[in-house]
Amino acid sequence: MNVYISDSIQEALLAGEPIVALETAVLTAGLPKTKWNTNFGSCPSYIDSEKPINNALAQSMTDAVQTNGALPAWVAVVNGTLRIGLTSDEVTQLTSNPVAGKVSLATLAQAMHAKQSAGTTVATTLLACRLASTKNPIRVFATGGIGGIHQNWTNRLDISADLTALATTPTCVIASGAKSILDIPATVESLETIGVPVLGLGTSMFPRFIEQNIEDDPAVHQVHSPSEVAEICTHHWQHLQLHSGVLTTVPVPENVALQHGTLIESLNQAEESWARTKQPSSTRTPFLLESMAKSTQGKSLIANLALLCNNAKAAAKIAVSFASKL
Ligand code: PSU
Ligand code: MN
Repeated sequence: MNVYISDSIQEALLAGEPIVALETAVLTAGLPKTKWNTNFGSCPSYIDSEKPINNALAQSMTDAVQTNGALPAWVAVVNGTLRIGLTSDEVTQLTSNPVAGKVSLATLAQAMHAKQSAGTTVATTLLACRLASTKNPIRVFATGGIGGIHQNWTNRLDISADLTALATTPTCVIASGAKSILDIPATVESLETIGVPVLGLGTSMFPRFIEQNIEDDPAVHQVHSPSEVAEICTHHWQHLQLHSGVLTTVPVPENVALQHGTLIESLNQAEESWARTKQPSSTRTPFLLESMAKSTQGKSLIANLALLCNNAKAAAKIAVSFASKL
């Protein structure tokens, strides 16, 4: 089987019940696969310190979606099958697989062919939302940050397929902006070019992922409730018959947001230490994340985990509101 949709997701799709898609690249390539380390300060209450951090976070996001009335649909490639709706055992297997990396649109077919297991990026998870049902795709998807246009794009063009997928998939993505290493103004401009509405739930500025906003950050259209998001989505997809995504940005919870500038300093330090280790490039992301978590005394990691859970919660509320309007 090449694409598998779990029974519970198929039933919920048929019944028009609220579903929230969840990506797994953040679990396989974006978070530590180790247990909580005392160098990170005290472990947040919603993270099980007995489990690897990526697995504990998955459990918390699952709980956040369920307690807010929606069904979580974890998406991943498992032994070459694109699976929509993983069980908690399947999530655990994926998070503990040391060789599972991430697949995007350009690498999905080859990963299937090689019967690999991997986490799905925003782009691949959006594809799964569309494949789940041609008439009635999964309409809501929560993540941390989308990919976009990398810095220095005038010299070396590096644009994430997440933008391509957002341009072609009628799903609302809930994220705290884009990965912080990107050219954010260019990424926001490109969202306009591809016709993706960018909303701010409780914010008028495009969030800076784990950091607080600063005055000249790009503007977004502020909305005040999940039902307002659902109403705008209805105009976009049903009344206007547009087929692109909607990006709903949600700022990182204020109590854990990092001050502007903290991240770049810590990232530069981490990059320098990584260069000295002379390890293969596959170790770079986990190394950078871990050393940034240590140099910020856990603050970068705590903010990342908090925004992921917060976005899962907001997404569930949006999914419930959207389902009630069908
Ligand atoms: N944001 C992060 N860390 C990540 C990602 C986003 O802070 O690891 C992942 C998401 O899965 C996103 C992907 O879809 O990176 C984009 O990768 P690329 O730039 O290779 O398309
Ligand atoms: Mn890229």
